[in-house]
Amino acid sequence: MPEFVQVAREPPIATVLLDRPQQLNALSGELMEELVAALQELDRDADARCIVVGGSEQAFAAGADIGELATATAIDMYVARRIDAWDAIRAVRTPLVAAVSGFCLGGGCELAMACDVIVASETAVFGQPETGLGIIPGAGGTQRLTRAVGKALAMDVILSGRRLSAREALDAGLVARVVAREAWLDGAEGVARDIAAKGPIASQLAKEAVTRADEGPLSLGIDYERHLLYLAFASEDAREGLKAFVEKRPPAFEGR
Ligand code: CO8
Repeated sequence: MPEFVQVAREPPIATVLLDRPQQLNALSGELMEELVAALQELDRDADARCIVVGGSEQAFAAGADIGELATATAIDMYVARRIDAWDAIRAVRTPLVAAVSGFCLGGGCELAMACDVIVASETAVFGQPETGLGIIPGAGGTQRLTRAVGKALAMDVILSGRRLSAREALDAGLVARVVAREAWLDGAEGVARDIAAKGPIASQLAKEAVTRADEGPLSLGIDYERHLLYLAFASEDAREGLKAFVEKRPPAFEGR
């Protein structure tokens, strides 16, 4: 049984909640290992068509565990492959919805950005305070935040330690939706259910295609999208989804 994450399966979605409340869900090495193991297992589970990643109402996550970082040398970090966990999250095919409430700082903000859709409660606070600790965001923060909100605001947030409210994050394009404080988890699970109702293969391929748009040049992204569209067309889900529309009935997707 994992100690620092809670997994709930409610087909067709699953929810993984970080559970280190005394440390505001600071991302210790053990927590990250458990999170990755849970996501990888759910990624292989056909009944989990969309996964919600959340914390608590008080904190999504207040960053990497500063106590661990304080005693780690560069070579400790390299040998322990601490940051490799983040590659494993990036490799998850199932759409990930971040349910963000309260503090979403440093590695916490990077974790939210590693998800595909961020649903924030009105209490959410986003920031990358690493330079205040003498380090820099190291789990994709400098790259993903810049792509999400543009250079001007990313520089401000990363260099000055400015925190963004949920509304500011929504306006800037970091967050997809803002929900009421008490709906921080239900709101995200509702979005996850909407996603899970779609063709699961199509959702995974679309996630991959959008990720390409975020990561690379337009011409390569458009070529890549075309190949993924051909792949989607080869799925039984595509036959079913298209036929169901023509026959004026809801589709029954099998994830094949
Ligand atoms: N790490 C470890 N413990 C933490 C962390 C953290 N990031 N954040 C909070 N805690 C602990 C506190 O030490 C405190 O513990 P205790 O009760 O034992 O003293 C408890 O959580 C509650 O925190 P506070 O008393 O400070 O609560 P406040 O409400 O006063 O303040 C804040 C909340 C503003 C969130 C404050 O705790 C804070 O500033 N936390 C640190 C935020 C931060 O700087 N995050 C960035 C960390 S560095 C990082 O994420 C780098 C990522 C690089 C890639 C990862 C590679 C592995």
